[in-house]
Amino acid sequence: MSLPFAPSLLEFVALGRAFALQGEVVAAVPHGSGHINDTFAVTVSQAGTPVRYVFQRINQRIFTDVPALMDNIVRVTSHQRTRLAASDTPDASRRALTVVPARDGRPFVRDEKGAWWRSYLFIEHAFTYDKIESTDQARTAARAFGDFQRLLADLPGGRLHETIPHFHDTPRRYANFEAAAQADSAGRASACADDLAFARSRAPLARKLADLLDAGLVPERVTHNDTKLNNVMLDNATGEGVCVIDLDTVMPGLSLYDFGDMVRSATNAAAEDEADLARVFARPEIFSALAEGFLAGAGSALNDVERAHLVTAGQVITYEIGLRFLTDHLQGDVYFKINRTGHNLDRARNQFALLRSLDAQSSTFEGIVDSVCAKLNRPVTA
Ligand code: ADP
Ligand code: GN1
Ligand code: MG
Repeated sequence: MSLPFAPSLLEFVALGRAFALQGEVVAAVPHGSGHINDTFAVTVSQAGTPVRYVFQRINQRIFTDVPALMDNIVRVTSHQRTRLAASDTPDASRRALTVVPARDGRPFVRDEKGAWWRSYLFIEHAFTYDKIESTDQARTAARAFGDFQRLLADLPGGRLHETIPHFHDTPRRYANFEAAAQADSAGRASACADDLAFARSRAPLARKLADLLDAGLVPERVTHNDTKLNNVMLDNATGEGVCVIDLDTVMPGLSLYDFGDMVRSATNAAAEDEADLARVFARPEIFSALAEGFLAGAGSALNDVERAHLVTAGQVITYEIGLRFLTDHLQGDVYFKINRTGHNLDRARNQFALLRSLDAQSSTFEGIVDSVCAKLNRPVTA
């Protein structure tokens, strides 16, 4: 999908009036590099002082039940706030997203075109990184996701809504890929025959986490499910993982999905859409830092089987997202935002190259898990 048009300033002014914020919208610019929603940094003049908010147009083709989605987000962020207050953590409004309600009290606004909007306080003095540059960044970001998962273990109020059912059902993602290849609706399959062949050659990988779940060896938890490293904000001054964002997919899932997606998004020495595959490589030192950070945050809650499948998780989720990019390419780019023709194919090839690199280093990475667990005094047993 290519970017839909940005609203005019007048439309942002009207939206600003619909949200319960004080002051007038004076500027709005597109912000960030997410693949799903349309995000804007909106400046509001509060008695002459510029204050920024995030306005997000929610992708309603993907999120078909916005009230349910926002109900999840309000529950999760309220729980975070309660916990931050209980531990007297300073700077709490930068450590959890704050939903700005509409004037009618609902956590979203529907504009006259039927689009769904939400607003958050803008987290200032922090940044998201599309490509992780250092082990410190990887460790602190993974720690933030680990802490987030641990904190959600006692979320009150029952099961969260499944905002995207079967989100990390890798066997189903594989079946969707096969169906797209057979249908070949955009006429692109023959030009990427080698990529289809690679995807098919790795089909058994799709079952690896699903089998653990089916066998009852790993529990369902409340997980983030989109732990791409640009979904955590790092403090500009200290580098600390200050706030986990992009809560659209927080729902029941496996801990291993979250660790796997960190491995996929952070170990890559190249950007997710780098077309020069010689630059795509899974960095062991980043993997080590991720394992340290995540186990320090969520580790005490994980069971032995989860700890023993951290390397597998990276392979499975890298494969899964590669399949999703390839499927979207075959279907004519209907899901992920693209900036150029062939963008999703470049992304798929990149993920498959990363998978090859993860495969080639799997015993090194298993050794890293062993030593991180030994350092943290946590057992690893298969
Ligand atoms: P998408 O689902 O499209 O990925 P995100 O919720 O991740 O949307 O937002 C896209 C980007 O906008 C993020 O990567 C981050 O850089 C920025 N962003 C999102 N929420 C905030 C916030 N509350 N404060 C500051 N920046 C934000
Ligand atoms: C999307 O929303 P964003 O850009 O953080 C996608 C993830 C993919 C990721 C690949 C809801 O994440 O599942 O892993 O792109 N989110 C959704 O970069 O599909
Ligand atoms: Mg995002």
